[in-house]
Amino acid sequence: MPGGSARLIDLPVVSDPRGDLTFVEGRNHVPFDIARVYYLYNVPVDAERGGHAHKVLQQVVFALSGSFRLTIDDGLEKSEFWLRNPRQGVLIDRLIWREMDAFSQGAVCMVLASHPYDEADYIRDYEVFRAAVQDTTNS
Ligand code: T46
Repeated sequence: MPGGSARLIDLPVVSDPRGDLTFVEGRNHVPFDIARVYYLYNVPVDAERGGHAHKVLQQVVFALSGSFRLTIDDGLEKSEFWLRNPRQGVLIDRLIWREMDAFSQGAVCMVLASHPYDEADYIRDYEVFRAAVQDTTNS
């Protein structure tokens, strides 16, 4: 991919008659130290979230409950992930445009992030994103 990349990450599960337990360790199950966790909930079913890329941040996105669609775009190609399994997340590298929609009623999205929140790390303009991808490809 010319910019960053995105791929599925499967987490371990420990199941017994009391239910399932999944865990995640930074630099083990995800390829970075986890600096921040945030979650989206009470999301209206017709809401659209995302619509940006990050200059440096890496994240892993999970549907802890319910489901939603995650569309990622590396500047050339788009692909879709339907997230509905709390054991399976999508690792989103830097310089990947992401959009999220089609949230089911009561969906909960949890995100593990490699850095604290920093608005300066966001690219919220699609043409600026395309130019940043092109710069990376040319260098
Ligand atoms: C991403 C997708 C998957 C904070 O103050 N701290 C935080 O850690 C975050 C994530 C957001 N905010 C503030 C910034 C905005 O004023 O919360 C407000 C809503 O954020 P935003 O419109 O960026 O939310 P989403 O759902 O469109 O995007 C979020 C993340 O920001 C983004 O990094 O990849 O979820």
